[in-house]
Amino acid sequence: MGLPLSESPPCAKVEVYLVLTGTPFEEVVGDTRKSPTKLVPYVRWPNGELQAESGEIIARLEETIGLDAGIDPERLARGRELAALAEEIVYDAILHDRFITPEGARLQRPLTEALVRHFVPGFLAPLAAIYVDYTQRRRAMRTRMVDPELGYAAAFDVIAQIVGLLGDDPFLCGEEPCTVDCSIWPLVVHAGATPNRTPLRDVLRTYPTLVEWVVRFGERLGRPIEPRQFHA
Ligand SMILES: N[C@@H](CCC(=O)N[C@@H](CS)C(=O)NCC(=O)O)C(=O)O
Repeated sequence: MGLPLSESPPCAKVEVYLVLTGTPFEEVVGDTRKSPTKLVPYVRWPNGELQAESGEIIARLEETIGLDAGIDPERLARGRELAALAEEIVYDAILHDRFITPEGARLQRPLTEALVRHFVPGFLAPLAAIYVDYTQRRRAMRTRMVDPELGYAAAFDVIAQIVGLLGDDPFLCGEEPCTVDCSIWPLVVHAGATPNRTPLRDVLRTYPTLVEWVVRFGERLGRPIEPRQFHA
């Protein structure tokens, strides 16, 4: 939707980490059928090995890169806990807003069709898109978003906790960005910069420090997000 990052938050998490740490990589459209977990992202390491799970990919790179090395351990632990919550709760709200609400589904359909065209002949793309749409709707409804009121309330709570973690610091765990910023930023960007009006989008823009962090981290990455894209 015009954003300078993958349209999949978990893929964007790995992408952002690679960009931030200056790790060379080649980006390709991932075929979930070939992934070890049947999900994206997955990487092919230089030795040919395939590995999935964004957190595990980053953990392996962290063994040599050490982006988190200088971060206060307590704050890092809290940040990781919140990132895990956001990856479940905020992600489901994003899926709901993108695949289940009529306006989100209308905007998402051409993107899904364009994606599946990488893998199936053009005439099958509309059918394949209907299938993907079905799987994502089912996934969006796997837990809290069965009751959107409860699902949004849980997502708002996670967002408030993220704002608390940020405090008045430039990045989520202090003066410098760490893996927690890489995990949470794509979710907040996708939720806040979606063109359809959603409760989550409206809540995000009530937190000026969060919007400033989104812009600041985007600048640090060289993937700028305009405040107007964020509907702030
Ligand atoms: N825990 C996984 C989650 C990955 C994930 O949910 N990927 C989504 C893309 S946003 C996917 O591959 N969905 C395809 C499907 O549900 O079939 C990670 O962090 O890598």
